[in-house]
Amino acid sequence: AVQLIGKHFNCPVFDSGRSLDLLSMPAASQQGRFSHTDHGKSGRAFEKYKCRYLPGRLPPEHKCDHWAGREAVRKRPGMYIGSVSTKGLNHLIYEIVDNSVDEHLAGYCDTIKVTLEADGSATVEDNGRGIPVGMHEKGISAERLVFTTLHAGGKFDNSAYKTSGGLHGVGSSVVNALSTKLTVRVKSGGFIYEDRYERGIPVMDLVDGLLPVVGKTRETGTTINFLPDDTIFDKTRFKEDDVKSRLHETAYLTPKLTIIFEDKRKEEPEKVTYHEPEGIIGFIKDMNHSKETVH
Ligand code: TSJ
Repeated sequence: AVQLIGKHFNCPVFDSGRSLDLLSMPAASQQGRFSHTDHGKSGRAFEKYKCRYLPGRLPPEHKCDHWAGREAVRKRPGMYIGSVSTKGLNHLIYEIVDNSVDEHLAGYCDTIKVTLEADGSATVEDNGRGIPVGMHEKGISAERLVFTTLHAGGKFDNSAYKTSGGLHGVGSSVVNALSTKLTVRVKSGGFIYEDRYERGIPVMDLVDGLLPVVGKTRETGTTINFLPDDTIFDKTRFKEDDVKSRLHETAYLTPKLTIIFEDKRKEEPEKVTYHEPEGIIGFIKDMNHSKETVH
């Protein structure tokens, strides 16, 4: 069973009893829909019937940051990712990639790989230090806190925070809450660790509060795979051209970084590598070149 320490006891996100109960329910009833054969689109059924998860199980005074954060994001996704259109969908990828870019800016990662998988999910992999997997002072793996804690000062609910002052890295819990499945793989200290979530709820049993080891490696890095929730988004097909141009722009802004894009959804998988050692100078040059070809 999930190891519970301190304030996580009785928390529906971390308490094994409650979370397992919840997870054994059909996904639709978790969201308050009346039957899991009723596939209301884009979460409208969810909006209509509001949150009837765990009916009668959560005392009104129950306070759980993780649970409240997950509910807040799923209730008003637009507040966190801008919209539930294709634009918001693509934004999920950028939120995850930004974390790897931060790791690069910190000086520990030179390659990021973004893959649009055949099953509709997206994978982001970097060769940084790996998200810390050790025990956080709150009695839980640091990685779990990254993916379940809604960090304050979101971009879309407070324009005052829309600066370049390092607001990256706060979107991982948002992406998690809006994904039917999310898998985390961390390579560090000789081991490969894995964690899994479904709609933001952890589904892996921890071992003494820590992530299970699934293998050994001499490499380091972080890999995230996630499948956007089709009850939240209008459409769940990432737009490859938008993703590619955003990744290319990111490459111009980080001249020492290499970003590999791969689209495995096509019969003939597409692979593009973005590396722009000239930085924004190169951006302007390429802008002018593309202008010339137009005229
Ligand atoms: F946020 C995220 F979880 F979504 C995510 C984080 C996704 C991806 C693809 C990569 C990452 C990520 C995080 N890559 N690298 C890191 N690094 C850290 O979080 C890290 C590692 C070590 C230390 C340290 O002080 O030793 C500190 C940090 C923040």
